[in-house]
Amino acid sequence: MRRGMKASLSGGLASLGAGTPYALAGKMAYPDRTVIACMGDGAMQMNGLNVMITISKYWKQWSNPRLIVLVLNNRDLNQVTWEERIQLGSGRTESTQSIPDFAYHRYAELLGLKGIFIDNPDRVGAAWDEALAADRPVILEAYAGETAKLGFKAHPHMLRHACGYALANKGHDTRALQAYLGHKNIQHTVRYSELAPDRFKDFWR
Ligand SMILES: Cc1ncc(C[n+]2csc(CCOP(=O)(O)OP(=O)(O)O)c2C)c(N)n1
Ligand SMILES: [Mg+2]
Repeated sequence: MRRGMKASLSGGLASLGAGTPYALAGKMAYPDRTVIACMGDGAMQMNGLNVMITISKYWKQWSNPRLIVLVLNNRDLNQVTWEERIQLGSGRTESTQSIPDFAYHRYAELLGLKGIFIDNPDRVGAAWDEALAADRPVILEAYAGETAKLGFKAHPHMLRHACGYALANKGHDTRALQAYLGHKNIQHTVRYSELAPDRFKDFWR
């Protein structure tokens, strides 16, 4: 997030399905600004797909037509699957957690919008460039979790490493990075973010 950007969650209540309605409301309030919604496939199937019809009705009235709906397609209600794992010690009750696959990006095309599909991590950057340059609202569908078939177990902790690495390489202050990651010891920050040795030599004692 950069200064001047606005963001919202579902009022802090974690209600599923706020993404597309809030994004549409954002475009109504600020038709000149780019809006991005980040959705799970469960939320998208619950009400997100319906709101896309309303978006297809109004987008031509907006001075800036950019509205990107990122859908993470993991065929899973994953947050609840994780609650199962934590509370029951094991997870995924097939009958409640599994949700059907759906071609979200192709549904966008059906509505006269743009659909972009990511089924390979190497495509992420180019797909976002394409979405941000589009002349109409976009559904950016990305395979995620087990659907993505990464070939290795992705643990949430890896996100910390990836985030630290990205921030470090963008030149963010190492002490700020340490505070952000909550490390007691700067050496952990250095290791986690794989900083170049010349950037952290002053911290080794
Ligand atoms: C209205 C509502 N119903 C149910 C829930 C419980 N709930 C929280 S997260 C979640 C699953 C979300 O699945 P998805 O949108 O696919 O995201 P994922 O966790 O898979 O990334 C559910 C059912 C909720 N928070 N709000
Ligand atoms: Mg999901």
